[in-house]
Amino acid sequence: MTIIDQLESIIGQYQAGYLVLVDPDRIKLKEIPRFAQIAQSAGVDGILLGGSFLTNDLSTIAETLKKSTDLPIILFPGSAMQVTPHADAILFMSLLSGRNANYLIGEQVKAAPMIQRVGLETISTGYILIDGGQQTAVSFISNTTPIPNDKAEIAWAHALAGQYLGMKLIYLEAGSGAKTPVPDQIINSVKKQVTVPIIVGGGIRSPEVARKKVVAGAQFVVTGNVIEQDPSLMKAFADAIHS
Ligand code: 1GP
Repeated sequence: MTIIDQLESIIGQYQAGYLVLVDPDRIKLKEIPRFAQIAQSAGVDGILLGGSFLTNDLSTIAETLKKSTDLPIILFPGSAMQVTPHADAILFMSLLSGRNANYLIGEQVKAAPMIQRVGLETISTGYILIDGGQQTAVSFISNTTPIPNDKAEIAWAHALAGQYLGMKLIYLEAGSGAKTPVPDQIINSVKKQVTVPIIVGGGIRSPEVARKKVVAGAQFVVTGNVIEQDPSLMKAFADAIHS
């Protein structure tokens, strides 16, 4: 079964799935087996690995994660430098909300030959940055301006364009550590316009808020920071998202 098939079957089973983001700069190699074990027993559906700016070696972390769990390891790359064979798939993203050609198509062209060589499954994903109330690493590094979080029609038009371009997922991102997550109203308006699954992440700090994102239309919810600080929260998030 491909990873995109697995993700779709999770939606079929629960309505919405739970993905945790591992930022290679914020996890220690020795902590990975325990983290992966907690994730697996908590009912997490998959692990995203990557970041907009990295100083650490992602490949070693991916390899250790892969050995530590049966959960799918899905690369969530900030650049072409974050391709490694030690994963099950890669979100092959284009930063649709920006007008920086490098993140729309440049990094993708650099990454494509390596992805082909290592045989990674690619999942074409339209990545849309929504203002989360503060400057985020992804906005700074990509040199792109997020969509204002009260402009639902701009958000859904980008998502629809992504779907028309053939993207299999739409990722609504407020940015890691965002003050405010993607508003329910934005998720809801995107959901009304597109048929492909919607992933929502950035600034989600409680299972209650995660549940609200599902009710608004998210088919996957991602948390990073909050579970880095306390991995035991993964169970409560998984339960809230799956319920
Ligand atoms: C993944 O960037 C998010 O889309 C993760 O954000 O670290 O704020 O949970 P947090």
